[in-house]
Amino acid sequence: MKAVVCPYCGFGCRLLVDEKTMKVKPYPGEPNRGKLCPKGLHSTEFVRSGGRLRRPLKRVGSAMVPVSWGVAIEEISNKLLEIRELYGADAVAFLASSKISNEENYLVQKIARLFGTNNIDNCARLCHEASVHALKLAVGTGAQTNPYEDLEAFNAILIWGYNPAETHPVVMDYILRAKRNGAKIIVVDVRETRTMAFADYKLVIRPGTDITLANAIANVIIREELYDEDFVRSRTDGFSEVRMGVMKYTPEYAEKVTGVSAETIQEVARTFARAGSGALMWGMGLTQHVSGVENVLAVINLALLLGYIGERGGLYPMRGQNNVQGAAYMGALSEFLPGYIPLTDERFRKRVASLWGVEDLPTERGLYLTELWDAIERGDVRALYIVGENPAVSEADFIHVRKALRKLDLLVVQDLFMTRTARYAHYVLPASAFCEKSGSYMNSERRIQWSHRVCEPYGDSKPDWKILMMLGKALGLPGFDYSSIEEITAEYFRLFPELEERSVEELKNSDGIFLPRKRLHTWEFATPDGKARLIAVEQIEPWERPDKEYPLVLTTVRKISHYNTGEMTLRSSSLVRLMGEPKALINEKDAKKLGINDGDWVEIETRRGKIRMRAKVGGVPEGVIAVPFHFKANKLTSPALNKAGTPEFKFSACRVKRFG
Ligand SMILES: Nc1nc2c(c(=O)[nH]1)N[C@H]1C(S)=C(S)[C@@H](COP(=O)(O)OP(=O)(O)OC[C@H]3O[C@@H](n4cnc5c(=O)[nH]c(N)nc54)[C@H](O)[C@@H]3O)O[C@H]1N2
Ligand SMILES: Nc1nc2c(c(=O)[nH]1)N[C@H]1C(S)=C(S)[C@@H](COP(=O)(O)OP(=O)(O)OC[C@H]3O[C@@H](n4cnc5c(=O)[nH]c(N)nc54)[C@H](O)[C@@H]3O)O[C@H]1N2
Ligand code: SF4
Ligand SMILES: [Mo]
Repeated sequence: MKAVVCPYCGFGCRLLVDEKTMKVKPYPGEPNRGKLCPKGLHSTEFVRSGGRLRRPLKRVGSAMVPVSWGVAIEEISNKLLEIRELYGADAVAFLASSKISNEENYLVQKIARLFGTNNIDNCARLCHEASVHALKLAVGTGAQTNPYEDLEAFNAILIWGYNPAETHPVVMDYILRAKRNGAKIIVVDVRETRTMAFADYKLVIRPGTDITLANAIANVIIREELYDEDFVRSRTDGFSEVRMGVMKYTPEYAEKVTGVSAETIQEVARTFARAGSGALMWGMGLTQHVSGVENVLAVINLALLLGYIGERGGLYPMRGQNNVQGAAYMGALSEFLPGYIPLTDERFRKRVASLWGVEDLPTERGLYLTELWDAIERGDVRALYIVGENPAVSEADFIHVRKALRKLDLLVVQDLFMTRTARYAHYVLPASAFCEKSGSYMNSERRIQWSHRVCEPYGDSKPDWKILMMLGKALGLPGFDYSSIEEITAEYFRLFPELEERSVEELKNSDGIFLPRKRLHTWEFATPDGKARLIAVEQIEPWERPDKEYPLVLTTVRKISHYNTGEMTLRSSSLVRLMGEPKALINEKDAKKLGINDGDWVEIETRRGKIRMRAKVGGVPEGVIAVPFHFKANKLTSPALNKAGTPEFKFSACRVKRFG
């Protein structure tokens, strides 16, 4: 049995995989403590499923024909160099992957930056980047502050726009242990979620009204003097602005905007404040709005007012993909160097450059993943190298994205499968799957864990790091002569002072290493003066309002046995058996008005396009339609971006009719 990191969600369970049978058992130690959800349990199925890419492919006319690795890498690098020669390095963009290891993400951004561009990004942009921006502003670092184990000790857990019962099932074990220890569980969502089944308070709000609700809770906390005066005085700035700012957000006013009663708002504020310690956990319900950054700031204010930091509380932006946290720490983002260090930090930038054997690195922020499509249309970006992402399905308004993909002079897709995105590629490179390679991954609590290789690569596929090494060398970049994955691990360790004394051996033989440490901000925040910032925010309207033509609000959500764009889960026969058919949730009153019965086929249409699926009546407030995002919802979604570059996946104006 070998210990392997689960290839799905950012909770970061480890699996024990049998080398002969490929059967999976849960790892008994941290963080999953002998638990797994069905996705982890059946995760080796897609590895041996049909549909794995066996050999590099090259487009010839409308056909994809096999080529050797040597030819593929040489032709790709020649084309990249030619485009750089003609249009400059910024005409090329790279997408790293939240599915590949730290080492592999480190190499993708190393290639991009040595090639001469900061056009390097990953799906964190579609996900928690608003949390990163808000956390940087408020507390100085961009990640989860406390380990999962702390959850069990807190007296209250406020879960906001986040549905872990379906999206991080194993963290529910921690939440339920906290509940058994007496913690009060409060859930805020726009529908009755599975997570709400375990809640003491269930707040169903109108989509996009989160700032009003958070400000109203702050209003009660301040007016009734429930905040931690010592903490606010000694460890934060900005209290008087927030006090002024939330004055007009009375519970009565908030009731009208959010639909949650004034009494409930008061009770929740008092319960959370009087608990004495508490965690704040949030997800895509907050970040995927044009007000994403401000939404997160508004809820962080609650934790800061109450001093719920360090031993007394924690901020938990629960990360999505198994290595999205690692991708960010490795610098696979267009605005940050490794460790979330800004590109403008000259000392650090030059240190990275000298480690890589060059004088300096590009300093201009690169394009966000979500800005690429317009840039391609304008002709500013001519080549795109994608590792393990599927934007033709996962991006908002994908008709526009697919049009842009068709326009590229060069599209390379490195994946396990012939994905929807790969169909547009000039070259498709077969990558080895998670258990066919070794490497390190970082989970949501910032725990770096080693994943051991279990079996041989499938067909002629290669681990991403080997492909990237070949590419780096072919592009003539310095420092791509690694003889093992461990050499790359050791190289990234050198970028972090906290890892300098740690060894790869220690990582391999332990339950992981926290970067930079287990708990953040216990004594001091990471801001220049060590204080946290309370930042006053006003309610921000969604980009697209419902109107006569499109009177309903569309939001998109996740289901437990489906995963993102489905490339992996749909190739797992056990999961396919567990999956129900994805259905659109519609309120009883709306259904009645539109003559829709449970199980009917409906057509959902926005200004971008229309899709058909079956309806399920109930579970959402009047005026709201909730559609599983997997597969086709992005034909409909709004491409409006927030300050961190994330689309408003959670709010579009739509209309619905019965079909057939
Ligand atoms: N089974 C499964 N697990 C997954 C994934 C998967 O696809 N399938 N994907 C992984 C990834 S990449 C991520 S990022 C995480 C995401 O994990 P979550 O954040 O839990 O995922 P979502 O279901 O997208 O959104 C969370 C909730 O936001 C609510 N919501 C929608 N609009 C609003 C709003 O305006 N306000 C509020 N307060 N709530 C709103 C939705 O009803 C939903 O219940 O899950 C990870 N885990
Ligand atoms: N409407 C709507 N849209 C959304 C969201 C939403 O809530 N609503 N959520 C957004 C969020 S939070 C996210 S994170 C994105 C996810 O968007 P994507 O990252 O594009 O989606 P995935 O399906 O996770 O794609 C991962 C790809 O990596 C490949 N892969 C897996 N392992 C490896 C490997 O080892 N090597 C390589 N090279 N490839 C590998 C898989 O085959 C798959 O094609 O979707 C976003 N889109
Ligand atoms: S909870 Fe997440 S990490 Fe754990 S087994 Fe399920 S998908 Fe994998
Ligand atoms: Mo995500």
